[in-house]
Amino acid sequence: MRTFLLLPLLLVTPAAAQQPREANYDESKAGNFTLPDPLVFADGTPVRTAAEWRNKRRGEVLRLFEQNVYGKTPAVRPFESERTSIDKNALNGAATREEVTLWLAGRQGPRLNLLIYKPNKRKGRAPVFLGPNFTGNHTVNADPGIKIAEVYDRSGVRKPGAETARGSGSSRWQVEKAIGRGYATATFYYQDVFADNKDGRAASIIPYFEKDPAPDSWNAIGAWAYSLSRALDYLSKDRDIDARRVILHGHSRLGKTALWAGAQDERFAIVISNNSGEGGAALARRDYGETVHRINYSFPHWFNANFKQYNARVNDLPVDQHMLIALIAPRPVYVTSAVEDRWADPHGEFLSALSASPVYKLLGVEGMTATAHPPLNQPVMSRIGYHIRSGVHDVTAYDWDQFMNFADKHLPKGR
Ligand code: GTR
Repeated sequence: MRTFLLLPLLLVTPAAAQQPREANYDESKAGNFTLPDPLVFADGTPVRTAAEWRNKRRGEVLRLFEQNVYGKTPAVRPFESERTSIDKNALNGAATREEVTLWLAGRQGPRLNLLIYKPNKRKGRAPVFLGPNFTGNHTVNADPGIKIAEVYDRSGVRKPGAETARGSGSSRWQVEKAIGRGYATATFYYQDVFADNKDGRAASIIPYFEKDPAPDSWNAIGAWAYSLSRALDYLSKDRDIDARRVILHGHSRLGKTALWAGAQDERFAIVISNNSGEGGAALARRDYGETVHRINYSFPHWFNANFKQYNARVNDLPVDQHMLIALIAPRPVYVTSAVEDRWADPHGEFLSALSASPVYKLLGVEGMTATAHPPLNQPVMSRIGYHIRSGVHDVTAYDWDQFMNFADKHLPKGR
């Protein structure tokens, strides 16, 4: 994704935006910083009990992220949905495939097309992996029954994807594997609700909720996260799906989105952030790989306007990303890195997962059991889980094996 999406976006960035400097990859220069303490209120008093976290501090931290980073998500608008196809004999009889359209911004607004696979062999309701895809629903599996999605090409034109792209992203989805282990999967093309470019807002779902953006208004990541919660609303009404066992996952920018959606919406049972990097799991204060300045420069439409104030003074941010993970507590969360994905700052991703631990412990559950960065390909399966695998920025079969091992271990028992 990175190489082909980054270049055109850089070309359209206003000249006025100051060019960020080269990324640092020298660990000794990654910075000496003090993280804000999730267990200290904004007025400096300590958070002493689980009830104080639950009733007061959690809301305070959520507001700080809305205000300074992702923007405020508006109140939920009721939406219409319609199932457009069903095939009970998909994937050689292993699964039922359904396609559903959701109109989150009225019938005239953008359509979100949800693709669902349910295991035919199951006892009771199925747990489900829900995550948005980068390249269109027809790319997640070679199944010829999936409708070809409309996707954006490199010049930003939306048109039906290529027939030849069917299944081109299947290694990132592992649908058969998930079905084989008893999990349903659900996905949609993330750009259905907000085209991923600096002018994407106008035709997105956002103007339906608010006309003029305020400095703390939501933006693309906010809109993608909102859509995940609405997909969950839909799945919660589906009698084949166990709404108590929805695992939210996302890769890269969609990993950032999954963390933000999971932080806000406590119905998600587990949240998985795959290689989410800056603005996701990675600590903002660490100067390693992508920085706040760089991400705001390349992707001005992802975060709110206030976030840009921190381009040159990241230490003034009242939050850091460990607090985003802490908002998921006490629910299980799994963070992954890839060793060659230095842009995403693997060590910063680990430190952030580790630094969320005190909140989990205050709530009476296990946090991260590792105390130092674990070795390559040795997953830590504690309630805050983590792995660093060999290879590059991607979602692989190895990652999926760990996602499912983690879900098997931490999901509540089925009904
Ligand atoms: C990169 C961006 C990262 C990450 C990635 C992706 O260009 O700098 O923050 O989100 O894109 O989403 O693939």
